[in-house]
Amino acid sequence: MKRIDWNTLDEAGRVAALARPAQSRSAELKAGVAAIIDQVRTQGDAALRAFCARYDGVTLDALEVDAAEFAQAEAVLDAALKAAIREAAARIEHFHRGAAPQAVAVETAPGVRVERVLRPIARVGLYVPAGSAPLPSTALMLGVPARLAGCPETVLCSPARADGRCDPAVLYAARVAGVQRVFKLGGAQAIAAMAYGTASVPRCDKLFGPGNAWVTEAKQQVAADPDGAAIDMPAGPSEVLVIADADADPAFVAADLLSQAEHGADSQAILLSPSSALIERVAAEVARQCEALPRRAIAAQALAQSRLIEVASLEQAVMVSNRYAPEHLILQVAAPRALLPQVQSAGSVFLGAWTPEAVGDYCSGSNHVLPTYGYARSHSGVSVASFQKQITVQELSAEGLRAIGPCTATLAAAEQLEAHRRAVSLRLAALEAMETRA
Ligand code: HSO
Ligand code: ZN
Repeated sequence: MKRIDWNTLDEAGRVAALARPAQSRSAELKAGVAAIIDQVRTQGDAALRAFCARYDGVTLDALEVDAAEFAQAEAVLDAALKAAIREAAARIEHFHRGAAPQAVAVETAPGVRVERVLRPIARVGLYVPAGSAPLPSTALMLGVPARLAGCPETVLCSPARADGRCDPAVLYAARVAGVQRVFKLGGAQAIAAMAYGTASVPRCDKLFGPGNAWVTEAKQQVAADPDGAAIDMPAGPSEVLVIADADADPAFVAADLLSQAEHGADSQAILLSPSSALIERVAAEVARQCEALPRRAIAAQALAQSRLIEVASLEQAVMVSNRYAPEHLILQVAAPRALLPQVQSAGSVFLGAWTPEAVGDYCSGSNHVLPTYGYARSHSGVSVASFQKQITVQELSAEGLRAIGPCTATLAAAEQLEAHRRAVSLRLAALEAMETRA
């Protein structure tokens, strides 16, 4: 990992120190994805079968997972894993239910009632990658909030393995989360199928979930098309930023950095500390622990673009973190709560020595589908609200219109929108006439 002293850097050096690995949106990738989307739109299921054969190496009759495959998945899975999936789902549900938006009603003036009601997005499409490691936890993170939001139709796509089946843990998690239909589709073709629909795959209004460069590019293309589908958020490779003080346990810090690095060669892990001694010890621990990991080759590539940055103070560390806007922020310091009020941009925050990022990835209850690549400056992670529309409603009594009609008329006149003004003034006149008659 590269060692840097923040306070010796000029502005260009600071920009470089916090630079993310370049994201390829090459012309080739864009054109390749556009061609896949086009084929799915014009040839539907036939195109999907051809892509399954080409990219996943399987010939599929039915694209949809049937009852027998769900049953088999449940039968082959280890009982402890099934129990862990159910336990995680229950805590994810507990938190997401508590954090869900509520309907509200406010009387903004006498006789003027303004409300917000919530409605689920009718059809949502979830994507669960299964590249180097299938992620059943992602099926929970997407499926549980979709169910809590009340989405009537939830579809999930995940690529088939070489034997033509979906990963059994993904299928089990999908069922536990309440997902109704699962299709054996991966990559840009899965995104295209859910955005536009085919004979087998229903057309979805909004698509969710992480994926590789092809999936991400496909999500961006369908989101840019008014006939396509909305998406949860722009996504990039996973990342963590750890702020640690001199007394932090270097083994804990190293383990957290590595748990992010093992996700992919393009993942990024950053350590900020005012203690150069701690930085030294973490560097040694990272090297030692990495050796023992099954995914050490992947982690080592990620570490090559990761940084150990010395800062002047914990306050400066938080300023640097806000500038980077990490997907995950770990505060391994003696008094993490004292730093929290200064945290402005982060997807999810982990406080103290006993809160590894891994618990949020799986089962503390928070969501792990989070904004990456600096999008935490303006975006939030997936939640129940991501699966809902908020509709405002207003109702005025005669008294209400008398109260706020003049304000409306004045503003309408200022904007020279005479029909707007009259919509109010003719009603006020009608009210006056009714009163004189009475
Ligand atoms: N850290 C990943 C989520 C994940 N980790 C899934 C393990 N499984 C992105 O937030
Ligand atoms: Zn993770």
